[in-house]
Formats: sequence, structure tokens, C-alpha cells
Amino acid sequence: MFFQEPPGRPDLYASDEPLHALLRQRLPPEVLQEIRPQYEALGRATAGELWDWMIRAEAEPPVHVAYDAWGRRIDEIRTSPAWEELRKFSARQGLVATGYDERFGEHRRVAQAALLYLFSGTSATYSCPLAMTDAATRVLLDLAPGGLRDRLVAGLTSRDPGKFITSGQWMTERTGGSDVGNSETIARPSRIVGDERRYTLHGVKWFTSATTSEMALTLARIDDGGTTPGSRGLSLFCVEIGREPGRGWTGIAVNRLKDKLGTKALPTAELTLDGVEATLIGEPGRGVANISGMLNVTRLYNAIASASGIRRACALARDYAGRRSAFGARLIELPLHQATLDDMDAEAAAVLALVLEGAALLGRAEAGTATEAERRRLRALIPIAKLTTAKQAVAIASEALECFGGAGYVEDTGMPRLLRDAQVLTIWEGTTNVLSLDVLRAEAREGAFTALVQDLVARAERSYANVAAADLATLRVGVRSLIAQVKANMGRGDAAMQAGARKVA
Ligand code: MFK
Ligand code: FAD
Repeated sequence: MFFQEPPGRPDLYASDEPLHALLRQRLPPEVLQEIRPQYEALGRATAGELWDWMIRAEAEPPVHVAYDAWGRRIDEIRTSPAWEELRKFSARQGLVATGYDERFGEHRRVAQAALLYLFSGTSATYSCPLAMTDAATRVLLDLAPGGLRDRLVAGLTSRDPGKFITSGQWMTERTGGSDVGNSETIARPSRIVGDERRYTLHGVKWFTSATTSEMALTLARIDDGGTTPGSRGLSLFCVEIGREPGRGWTGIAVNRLKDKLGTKALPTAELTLDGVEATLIGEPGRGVANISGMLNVTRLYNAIASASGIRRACALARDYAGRRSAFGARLIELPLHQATLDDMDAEAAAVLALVLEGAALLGRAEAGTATEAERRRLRALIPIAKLTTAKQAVAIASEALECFGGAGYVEDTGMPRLLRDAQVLTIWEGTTNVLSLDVLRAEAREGAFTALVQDLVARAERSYANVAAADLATLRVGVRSLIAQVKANMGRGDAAMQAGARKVA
């Protein structure tokens, strides 16, 4: 009797030749030598304990227990023990800490991106709390009053599981996730503690992931006898979440957990902020601009998660093709299937290269070594990388399911999860259209898209030194016309901007 051999558990570092090559290009030999053993260990974990925790965390999704047996409000969010293992593993591996590790200088974000790339696709989306934790660190370091920064940053960047804390990012309200300027949450002045201006927050946050975090950054409209409408009325706040076992959260009620298509292990809740105390970060009314430092980090993480999911899908599909037969041959020997797998692998390598370019630029910007042109390139590259890689992640996950035939559509093969988890990558952290418009605005303000394209042309010219001068001239004309088109679209109002944005993407 025939039983199909299931796919194996690929070691995602050992088998990833494009990653090895790109890291050799991107990291100085001494940095690579120091961190390579960690990549090797992480690769083994993707076929070992990470895989086990991922399966278990997905099978034991979070549960919200609103009341205890006696009717007391407790708002406990119970997550799987495997989710906790993922938290401890993340701390021990320094998945956030590496991004702030001075030893790696301007290479810290590339060194970290490779760790996250190995981790994310086998993390049951634990990469989400890590993204927001890293991004909150960035904002606190750049903008927070000293007392608040000193209280929190050490925990956010700790490698000690006993000290490591995570952060949420509460932006989205019922009135809008893209158009955050519609937010209804009010901040009322409360007291001053040292260098911290404290407020109480009142409103509803409609999507809050990583709901078991110890803190969150959020937006609210200061009401000091009147409020300013729109996004210019929003300020940035840090909430340090107080929870007493058996007594609920201080000043916050958990309304319910979302019943989601995917990211099943990740708790995502609706919260009512009912007078929770929060500390103002940065200038009042600069909330959207100030939280955008957070968005740039989380959007890069999103692109890394896309690259990681794509890589995982490719590795599984290739592994299975060596085990499954049709028409008298292994799938891997069938030319058309082989071409499909090769195309997928080519996409995976391209996405990884794009992501590491973003990480390299971010590392240089944070280390203070980026040129003005690189800073502008980074501004355009982050939203473009986020939106393109997310779309590719959905397409490749879909292709990988098809590579498994009917088994790809059956839940207990684990394959459908790849597609469900990919779909969120296009939605959160800014949808495709919203990010396309962001690129157009960045072009209008600082020529960010032009800087990116000029760099691409210069690289093409260097790479193809032997190409006929006529071809290079055509390339330059094409690029100039693309930039002109983008600029023209910016002057034609919202509808045309959107059409232009699609072309940019
Ligand atoms: C698996 C790992 C992945 C990560 C997991 C994450 C889990 C999920 C978490 C979330 O989904 S959190 C919610 C994410 N929400 C968004 O991404 C919001 C999407 N909407 C936008 O990005 C809108 O474009 C925006 C809210 C910014 C529009 O608001 P406005 O007020 O109309 O913005 P405007 O006027 O364009 O910008 C206000 C200021 O911010 C400007 O500065 P100035 O005041 O100095 O002029 C902008 O330049 C600045 N700004 C906006 N976006 C920026 C930015 N600066 C730098 N970079 C940006 N991206
Ligand atoms: P809308 O803004 O209503 O968008 C609807 C559609 O309109 C989209 O297709 C969009 O592209 C389009 N659109 C909007 N504006 C324009 C425009 N100007 N031009 C063209 N098209 C436009 N948020 C948080 O703050 N914190 C979290 O932790 C968090 N976790 C999440 C977890 C999950 C699983 C999910 C699914 C979402 C989460 N979100 C979180 C919310 C997420 O960031 C928002 O859903 C997202 O930003 C989109 O906002 P919206 O849902 O209000 O959609």
C-alpha cells in the first residue's frame, strides 16, 4: 500500500546559498566570522525546536479570559507555553539587541536582518512583537524623556529572558487604520513626574497585536480645554501596562481577541483605554511624524518576514519535489516543475537582496555614516520594499501550495498556514496603496524616489561596463521618463497619484 512520504524539515541556513553569498558581500569578514556560528545554530533550530514551538503555538492559540469564576474582571490573555519559549529564544539570540550592538557598527542592521530572516518564517509570527519592540526602542532612544528611556530601553534590548520586555504599537482605531488622523482617543493632562509629562488616555484601539507586551506606543489627541482635529492634533504616548494577576489591567479593558484568518498564535485584541496613564513622547501635535520612526523599522521587519516566508515556502516545495513522484519520475525531475521551483527560488533571492539593501541603509543611517543621498534612498526604499515583498510573499505562498497539489490545500499538512500568514503582510504596517502614496509624498518632499532610481542606474552602469553605450543611453532616458511620470502624477490630485503609485510599485 502506498503512503506519501511527508516533506522534511529543511535547515534554512545550511541550504540557503544566496544568503551565504549576500552576507559575504554585505558583511566584513571579521563580522561574518563572529556571527556565522549563530546563523548556523539558528538554521538548525528552524528544523528543530523552533519548528516544534511553531506547531504547538499555532495549535494552542491565545484565549481571553475576561472574568474569573466569581465575576471579577481579570482580562487574562493565556498564550501557549510554546509562545513563551519563542519569547525566551528571541531574547537569548539577541534578535532585537543585535540591532543596537555597537560591536557591529554600521553593519548591525544587516547582521540582525539575517538573524530575523532565519527566525521569522518559523516563529509563528513572534516576529511581530519583535518588530514593535525594536521600533519602540528606536523611538524611545530618539525622542523619549531620559527617565522613561532609562526605565525601558534596557529591557527592550536585553538578551536575558528574565529581563527582556516587548512593546505594542497601538495606532489603528475603528475610524481608520490608514487615515490615523481620524483617531478619537483623547489624552487628558494628569501630572508631571520628573522630566515626564503624564496624561490619562480615553478611547478604543481596534487592532493591538502582541497584547501581552509590557508597554506600547500609541497616539491620542490632547484635550486641554479643546482639541485640534486631524493628524496635526495627535501626540505620541508611551503606556506602561500595569497588570495585577486576578485584578485585570490598570485603566485598560480587553474587549476581545480578534478571530483572524491567520497569525493564529499571535494575540491581537481590541482594547478600551479607560484612563490608563501614559507619558508624552516628543512635542504635542507631532505624534504622526514621531511615530513614523517606528513605522520605518516595523516596515523593514515586514519585508524581512516576507523574505523569510518566501524562503520557507521555496524550501518546502523543493524538498517535497524530491519525495513525490508523478508520471514515472520524481517531481524534481520533471522539467516544468523544475522551472517552477527555479522561478520561485529566483524570486526568493531577489527579495532577500532587496531586504538586505534596506537593512544596510538603515544601519548606516542609525550609525550616522549614511550620506544625504543614502538617507533619501532609504526613505523611498522602505515603503517600496514593504509593499513589493508582501505581494510576492502572497504569490509565492500560493505557488508553494500548488506545488503540493491537493495536499497543499489540506490543513494538517501545515501548508495552508503559509498562505494565511502571508496575507497579513500586505495589510498591516500600511496597505499597498497607502505606501505607494507615501513614496509619492517622499518624492515630492525630498526627491527620495529619484535618489533611489539614480542609484539603480549607477549600479547598472557599473555592473554592465561592457554594455553598448547606446543601451545605457536608452536606460537613462527610460529612467528619466519614469521619474518625470511620477512627478507629473503628483500634480494631478489624488486619483492620478494612485495611478502613478501603481506604476512606481
Ligand atoms: C512580521 C513583522 C512585521 C511587523 C508586524 C507589525 C504588526 C502590525 C502593526 C500595525 O499594523 S501598526 C499600524 C500601522 N499603521 C500604519 O502603517 C498607518 C498607515 N498609514 C500611513 O502610513 C499614512 O500615510 C499616515 C498615517 C502616515 C498618514 O497620516 P497623515 O497625518 O496624513 O500624514 P502626513 O501628513 O503624510 O505626515 C505627517 C508627518 O509624518 C509628516 O511630517 P511633517 O509633519 O514634518 O511634515 C510626514 O513627513 C511624516 N511621515 C509620515 N509617514 C512617514 C513620515 N516620515 C517618515 N517616514 C514615513 N513613512
Ligand atoms: P482602511 O484604512 O479602511 O483601508 C481599506 C482600503 O482602502 C485598503 O485597501 C486601503 O489600501 C485603501 N485606502 C485607504 N486609503 C487610501 C488612499 N488614500 N488611496 C487609496 N487607497 C486607500 N494596527 C495597529 O495599530 N497595531 C497593531 O498591533 C495591529 N495589528 C494588526 C494585526 C492584524 C492581524 C491585522 C489584520 C491588522 C492589524 N493592525 C494593527 C491594523 C492595520 O494596521 C490596519 O488594518 C491597516 O493599517 C489598514 O487600516 P484599516 O483596516 O482601517 O483599512
